[in-house]
Amino acid sequence: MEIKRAGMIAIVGRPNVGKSTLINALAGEKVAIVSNKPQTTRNRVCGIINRDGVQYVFMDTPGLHQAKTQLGEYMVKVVRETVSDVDAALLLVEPVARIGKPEEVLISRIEAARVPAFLVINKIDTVDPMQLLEVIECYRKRFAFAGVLPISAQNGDGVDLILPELAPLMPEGPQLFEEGLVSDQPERQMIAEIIREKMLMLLSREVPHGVAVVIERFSERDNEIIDVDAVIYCERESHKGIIIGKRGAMLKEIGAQARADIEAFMGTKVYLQTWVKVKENWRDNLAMIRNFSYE
Ligand SMILES: Nc1nc2c(ncn2[C@@H]2O[C@H](COP(=O)(O)OP(=O)(O)OP(=O)(O)O)[C@@H](O)[C@H]2O)c(=O)[nH]1
Ligand SMILES: [Mg+2]
Repeated sequence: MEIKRAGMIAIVGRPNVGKSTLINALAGEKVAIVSNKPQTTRNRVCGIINRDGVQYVFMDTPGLHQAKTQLGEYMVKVVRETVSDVDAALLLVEPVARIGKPEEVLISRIEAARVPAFLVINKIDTVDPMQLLEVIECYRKRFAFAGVLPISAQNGDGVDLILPELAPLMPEGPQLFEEGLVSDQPERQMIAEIIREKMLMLLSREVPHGVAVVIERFSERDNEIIDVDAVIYCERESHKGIIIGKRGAMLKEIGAQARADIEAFMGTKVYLQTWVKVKENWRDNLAMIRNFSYE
């Protein structure tokens, strides 16, 4: 099918509001990792959808928060740059009738960049529909949104209505990405992210936030097995102990769960080896941040 129009759409919002869950629901497969902990996403990740002659390139972004580290500053910068660089924005909010600090900052950015924006109220599965009216009223008073879309990214309710709303805003022009591509994220990065996702799931709050994963080897053996060597960097010796666990039990569990997902993602068998190393305070070390490909 010939693509006649193509555009980019930023998905922005506070941490944990469901931005990555939404981009996965839109793309129809997993392009971004999801967890119940805030500040899961660190980089801009795109999900590409071709529908009825239009190419939609969605940008998942880190949750906007008060940065406390250099890594946090980087994440906030990613959000700012993404908003000023797109044809439309989706401001994802919790179903709460109060505009918080992150929403206020994001609305100001959207205004400054003059991007058409939709208010997307997520997690409607958790509230009484009557409550939504108050949420809509509250946000409508603050900004002239191009439209309001109540959804549940988790169970898919309302997600189908997003593309038709965006279609008229997509500029005429050729496709931005080749057909068949679902994300611009390199395989290595997705594999590193899957390992980080398992740590966010299995470890308590502060440990996984100080973790970075680097894929040091990624090689195919006779087209049948992929060998992956991953190094997990953490911030403290004590964290290393927690990640490895009693007699290596935790690291084994992280590896087993990650391997299952990586095999599903790659469609082949995977042999995964992991190491844990300490890099003290890397989140405040710009050279290290770049090294871990947050740049
Ligand atoms: N009940 C409910 N939970 C949801 C919905 N969408 C996402 N969640 C949950 O909210 C949590 C956060 O989801 P993410 O998609 O990781 O949120 P995010 O906005 O990408 O978070 P950051 O990357 O940290 O900014 C996860 O536990 C999701 O399962 C929804 O529609 N309903
Ligand atoms: Mg996310």
